[in-house]
Amino acid sequence: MSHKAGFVNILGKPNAGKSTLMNQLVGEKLSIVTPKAQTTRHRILGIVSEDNYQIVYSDTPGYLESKYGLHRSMMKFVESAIEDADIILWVIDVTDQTDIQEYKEQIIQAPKLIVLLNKVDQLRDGEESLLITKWKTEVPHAVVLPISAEQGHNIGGLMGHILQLLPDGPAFYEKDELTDKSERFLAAEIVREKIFMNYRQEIPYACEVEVDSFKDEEKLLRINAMVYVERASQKGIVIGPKGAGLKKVGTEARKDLEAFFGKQVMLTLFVKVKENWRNDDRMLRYFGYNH
Ligand SMILES: Nc1nc2c(ncn2[C@@H]2O[C@H](COP(=O)(O)OP(=O)(O)O)[C@@H](O)[C@H]2O)c(=O)[nH]1
Ligand SMILES: [Mg+2]
Repeated sequence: MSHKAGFVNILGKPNAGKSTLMNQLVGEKLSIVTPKAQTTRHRILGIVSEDNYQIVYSDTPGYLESKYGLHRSMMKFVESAIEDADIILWVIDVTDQTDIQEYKEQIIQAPKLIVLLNKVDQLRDGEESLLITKWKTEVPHAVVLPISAEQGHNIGGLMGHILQLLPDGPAFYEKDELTDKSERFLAAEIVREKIFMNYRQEIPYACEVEVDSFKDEEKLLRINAMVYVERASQKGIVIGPKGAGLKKVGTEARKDLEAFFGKQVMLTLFVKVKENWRNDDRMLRYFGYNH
């Protein structure tokens, strides 16, 4: 029996729906999703294996200006994902009218390219076919597909195209592996998602989450996580009046952790100030942005 395997890398602007799409394709919520740009900070693999194929998806951060050391590291994740792709899924948000498509020149040179017109659930009648024609003219060698990552529209069709384009070769990972990321990383990301949902302006961007201990006991997962902020004033905001802010984040995160790990979770959160961590090479390495 022949076997296919390859890297299918998901690229696109911030907020295009890349993480939503990867979660749909993998069938698990590996990558956090929020309405805010720059939610995803790492390159996260999602692996789908069957007897005769293995698809290794990569979710990536959207394009950013290099204001912080953190951002430069995030862009290296994007650049590596352009270089090592067997197939590129280029996610275009059809509701985003701004035409700046960073990395466009590199992306459209990819020999195996699928342009995904995402969020077609937001279009009016007739708009979809116009957009398909526009993109087919612009990138004639690419497959152009309208999808709704959120509603799962046309995800089956996309899978068919991916399998057709996937090269022959042996599996890269064990067939039962789901991601390259640890349970600790995924738990920290779930907490970070709740921070993105609950705080405004600069706070989500100034926060990083690190799981300090992850104990899998017989009936309970006991998780302690540290929320790092950049300034003492941010610590106060995250904790909130009488601890209400942190408590809300903790409760929401615990529910998602229990659903993800299929087990009762005891989550304890702490907050600590690490001055200027987004520009501190040593802290960035500590948080796994090690380029
Ligand atoms: N209406 C609609 N919204 C979507 C769709 N896909 C993603 N979104 C929303 O777009 C926002 C950004 O999604 P996310 O996956 O985090 O984008 P990323 O930054 O590219 O990873 C979230 O609020 C999603 O719920 C879609 O197909 N339709
Ligand atoms: Mg994302």
